[in-house]
Amino acid sequence: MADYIDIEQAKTLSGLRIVAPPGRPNPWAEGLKSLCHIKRVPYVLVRKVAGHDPALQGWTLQSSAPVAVWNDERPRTTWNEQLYLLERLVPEPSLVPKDKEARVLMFGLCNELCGEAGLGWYRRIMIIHSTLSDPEVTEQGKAAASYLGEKYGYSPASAEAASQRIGQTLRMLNTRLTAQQSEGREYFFGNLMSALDIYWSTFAVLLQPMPPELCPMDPAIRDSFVNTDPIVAESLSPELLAHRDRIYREHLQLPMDF
Ligand SMILES: N[C@@H](CCC(=O)N[C@@H](CS)C(=O)NCC(=O)O)C(=O)O
Repeated sequence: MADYIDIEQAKTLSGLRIVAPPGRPNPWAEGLKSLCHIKRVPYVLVRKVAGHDPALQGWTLQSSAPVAVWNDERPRTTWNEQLYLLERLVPEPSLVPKDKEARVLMFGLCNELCGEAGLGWYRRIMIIHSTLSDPEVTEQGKAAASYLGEKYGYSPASAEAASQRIGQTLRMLNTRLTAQQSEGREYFFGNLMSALDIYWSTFAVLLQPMPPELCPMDPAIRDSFVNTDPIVAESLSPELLAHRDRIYREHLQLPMDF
C-alpha cells in the first residue's frame, strides 16, 4: 500500500498534499494522482479516515476526498479545480484542449463522468442500492452504505434512474472515441491526451476493474464495483475498455498503488 501521513502532519508541510482514502481506488483520487504523474508533480498522500473525518472537515471545510492542498492556498475539493491547479503548476503537457469548442466539450464530458449526477455519482448510488438490498451484507457494510447514501443523494428512485443515465454517458464517450479512431486519432480529442482520457480510465474501475495484479484492491470492494446491470453492460463497449487499458499501459502507473 502507498505511504500516507496524517492530516496534522500534512498541515505542517508545504508543496502539494493530496488527501485520499488508503487501500481503495477512489476514481476521483486516482484521476488526480494520474494528473500529477503525467505532469511529474511530486505530492504526499494524506490519509482520509473512513466515514466522517472531523480532521478533514476542520482543514478543508468539507469531508469528501480527494482534496489537493497546494502551499497555503485554498483547498481544491472538486475535480475541475484540481485540474486547473495542475495545469497552472505545470502547463505542459496541457491536458485541456486549446481549441475552444473542443475545450467546452471536454469539460462537459468530464462533468458527465466526475461531476454531481455524473457516472461516478450514479454508479455509487447503484452500489449503495445493491448493498442496502442484500440480506447477506453485515451491519457495518449497511451502515457505511447508509452514510454514503445520505451524503450523496441516494433514494430508491435515483437508483432506478442510474443505469439509463450511466448508459447514456457511456454511449456518448463511445461515439466520440470511435469517431476519432476511425479518423486515425488516438484519444478523445485528436492526437493529444486530455483530462477526459485520464478520467475515463480511472472511472472505469467502477464498472470493470483491471485484473488484481494491476489493480490490487480488496476482493469485496472489487465484487461491489463489477457491473452486473444489463443496461450498463450493453453500453460498456470493448473499445472503451481497450482505451482505458492502453492509457494505463502507456501513460499511467501500473500496478496501481493506493
Ligand atoms: N468532490 C469531488 C467528489 C469526490 C467524492 O465524491 N468523494 C467521495 C467518493 S465515494 C468520498 O470521498 N466519499 C467518502 C466520504 O464522503 O466519507 C469532486 O467533485 O470532484
